[in-house]
Amino acid sequence: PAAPDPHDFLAVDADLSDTERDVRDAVRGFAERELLPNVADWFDAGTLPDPRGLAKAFGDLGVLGMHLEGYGCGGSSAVAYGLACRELEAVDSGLRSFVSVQGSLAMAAVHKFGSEEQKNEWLPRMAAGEAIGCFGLTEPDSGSDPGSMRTRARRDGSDWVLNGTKMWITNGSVADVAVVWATTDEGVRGFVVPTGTPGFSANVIHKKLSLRASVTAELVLEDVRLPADALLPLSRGLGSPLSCLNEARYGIVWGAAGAARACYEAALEYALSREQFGRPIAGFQLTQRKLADMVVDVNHAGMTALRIGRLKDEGNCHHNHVSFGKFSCVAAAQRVAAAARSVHGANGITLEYPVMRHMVNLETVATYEGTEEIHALSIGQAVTGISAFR
Ligand code: TGC
Ligand code: FAD
Repeated sequence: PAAPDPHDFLAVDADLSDTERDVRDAVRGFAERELLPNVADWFDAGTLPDPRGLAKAFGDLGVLGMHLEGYGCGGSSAVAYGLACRELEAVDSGLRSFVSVQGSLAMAAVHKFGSEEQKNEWLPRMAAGEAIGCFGLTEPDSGSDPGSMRTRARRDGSDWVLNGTKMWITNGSVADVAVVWATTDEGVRGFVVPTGTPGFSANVIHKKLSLRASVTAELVLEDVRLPADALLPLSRGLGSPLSCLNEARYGIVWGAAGAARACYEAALEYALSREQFGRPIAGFQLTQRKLADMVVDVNHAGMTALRIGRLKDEGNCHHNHVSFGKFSCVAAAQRVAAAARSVHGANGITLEYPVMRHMVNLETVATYEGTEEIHALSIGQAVTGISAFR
């Protein structure tokens, strides 16, 4: 048998189909050409300089809502979509986030719970990157416990009137449309809110130390009056937004594997070329231990992502499978990024190398879409049958 390839130690690539490999290579090529040369500057500037251009480029690439069927969406397999997320997050978590929020949250909400008119109005433009969406669930006092949200939608004749504040909303200030979750007399419902509606405003959140190549905003809704058809008619209860989160969390499972891979690759290359005490630092036992831990984490994460993707394509993926992946792959990526940063010595603290950028991004990735603790409790509940959330 052939010796293991350091870049694909467990030969997981062999389990991909030709179509899946084509998607991976197309997204990797785009990412290396269009994103990687710029991302450190975007991160340094603390913003995305041209979100509309980026949305259009992602639309042309076909990654926006790529796993959704119809309405101009790609209809790809879950594994193909996961591979796209992996390649994007190998560049930067903020770029995968852009695609997740558009395709797995905003578009998925309209696709799952929208009327035919809403789907026809929004999905083709969003798939093409001509309209940007955001997804407002979290509030200043309601993060891990979204059931405690205060944003309220009340009926006034046939209209709806929304009041409340959403916090930490990715793409909130650059979006054309916000999917906003609010309590009503009938429980939690979703609303499609064009961001030009009077009473809607978005305030950019500055001074982030993580996910800097991403726009994050507060949404303020003050007597936002919407017609009856702004309601997502099939949305019912907290389970509706949570089912969208499953889609985005699934992308994060793969994305985290990509960030881990990028950090490991950078550390391996650096360790082989950097010399101290007259030899490459890769030759020291302590460095080899770090590299061994990293390659194990990277391969575990990659296999976990692929297994969950296969379950999803078979129709057998429970939301606790996704929690398992989000919990384990993000933690693995955090370990790899921290070790890779140390292998880079002083260079590791700069934006000349990707490792610390990934390391601080992963603080966000471990927080959003359900914190590490929330997913630990989901797994704990799955194995014990006992809920420890409250
Ligand atoms: P609980 O009573 O357990 O559940 C309410 C209803 O929802 C069902 N359910 C789910 N359905 C689908 N998918 C899931 N993952 C589900 N989890 C629960 C559940 O069966 C129940 O249905 P029913 O019919 O019985 O009513 O609700 P709870 O209030 O106890 O909360 C459960 C908990 C803590 C797991 C949940 O609230 C949670 O996941 N909290 C974390 C919040 C979170 O992840 N927020 C993310 C905001 S969006 C974001 O971060 C975007 S980041 C940008 C990017 O993705 O890049
Ligand atoms: P809290 O819920 O206050 O948690 C604080 C700490 O308490 C955490 O360690 C948590 O794990 C712990 N904790 C809470 N409950 C329990 C418990 N029962 N048991 C044990 N520990 C517990 N939200 C959106 O809706 N849309 C977006 O687009 C979006 N984008 C984001 C982008 C960024 C950059 C960031 C940082 C966040 C984003 N979020 C978004 C919000 C994100 O989903 C929340 O930050 C996350 O759900 C956690 O909520 P919180 O920050 O209020 O923390």
